[in-house]
Amino acid sequence: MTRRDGDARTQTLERTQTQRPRLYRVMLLNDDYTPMDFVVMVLERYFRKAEQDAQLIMLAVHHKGRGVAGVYPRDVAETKVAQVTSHARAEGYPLQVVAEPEA
Ligand code: NFA
Repeated sequence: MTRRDGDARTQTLERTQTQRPRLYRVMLLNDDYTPMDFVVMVLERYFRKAEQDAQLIMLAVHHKGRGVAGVYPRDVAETKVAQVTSHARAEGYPLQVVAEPEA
């Protein structure tokens, strides 16, 4: 513990390691109407997946109901949710995208 100023009520604890930011999973949820090709395109464009990975993730969501598109710090995750939701609505698709904290 080191006092860095003259304020007797304030203490600064020094730590050697920086805290890593909490990470959020961006999840895609299945629905009956969004075309498979659109979901694959989303995974490639917004989540930088290779086409084969994008196909596998899309099919996993289609069969299991939900799946992880990517894992990011909160601001990045929330931006991707907003961008993908906006793109899907502009095309008239109901695709649901949500961010949830890891662990
Ligand atoms: N279930 C959709 C269909 O059969 C495809 C889909 C996959 C939608 C993954 C949303 C997420 N057209």
